[in-house]
Amino acid sequence: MLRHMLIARGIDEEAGLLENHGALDLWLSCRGQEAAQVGSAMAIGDEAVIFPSYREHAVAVVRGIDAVSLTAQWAGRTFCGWNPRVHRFFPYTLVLAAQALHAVGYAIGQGLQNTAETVVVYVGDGATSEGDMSEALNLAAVESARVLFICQNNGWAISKPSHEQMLTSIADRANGFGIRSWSMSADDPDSTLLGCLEARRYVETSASPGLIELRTTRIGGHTTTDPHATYREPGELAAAIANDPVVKYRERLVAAGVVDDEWLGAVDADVAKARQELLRAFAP
Ligand SMILES: Cc1ncc(C[n+]2csc(CCOP(=O)(O)OP(=O)(O)O)c2C)c(N)n1
Ligand SMILES: [Mg+2]
Repeated sequence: MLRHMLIARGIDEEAGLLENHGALDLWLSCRGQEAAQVGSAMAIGDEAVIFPSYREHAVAVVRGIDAVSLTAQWAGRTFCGWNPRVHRFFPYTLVLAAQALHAVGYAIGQGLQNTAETVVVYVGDGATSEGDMSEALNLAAVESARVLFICQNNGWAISKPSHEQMLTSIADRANGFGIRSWSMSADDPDSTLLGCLEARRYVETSASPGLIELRTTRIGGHTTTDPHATYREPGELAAAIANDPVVKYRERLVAAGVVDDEWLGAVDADVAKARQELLRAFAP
């Protein structure tokens, strides 16, 4: 998991720099959300079909999508740089929560064909305010669709804080539709993996939908064009940086003797290679 997190971090940083140089049109950073994304992606495994939002770069890394394929759409070269069938990872969706309906429709279709495929959909906290999300939750509940909704609550919908978006939690709202839910802090990939594993097992054994809210942190701006320091409290931003899940996990595994300099050096070389590939493909 640390390897996936470090590779995602490297791709994310390089893509942000490329956007600053005008080589990409836009970039939406996943900085700070790597533990939520890698922990959940490892829990749902290789077989589940994933309907992502637009910020799930670390999930894409877990699914074996390379740096250039992941970034090509943001350079305007393609609508989707990877083969969704091969990676079982559908194209990014920028229309908020539309992918929730795609996922439920897909799961209902799969159910009719009697396959045991589990469908996973990633949404943000802001996206849960969309009508599509309510329709998707209700339809999934009444049709017993095998969909695991993973909501990354990163505290913000652009500049709107989560606590101003809703009076109840996302997890509570899912219960209102008759869907079992969980809510957990997702700054650590190990506990995130265990929490998501429980949610996945519930969906698979009960053949009904579930929703897990992963409370995470957006360290960067909403996009590369978002001056987020203008609306975030300096203390909140400083705490987010100090709580960086990639740095924390790396330190923890080093201290526990799980990884050593040799292992980290090999991963750093892979990160450098991915960054070089991005530069070769997109640098102006
Ligand atoms: C249907 C729709 N309405 C509005 C937007 C504009 N928009 C893009 S991202 C965003 C905020 C989304 O926040 P959240 O769901 O929490 O995801 P995050 O960006 O934090 O990962 C908004 C309002 C959009 N893309 N689609
Ligand atoms: Mg958000």
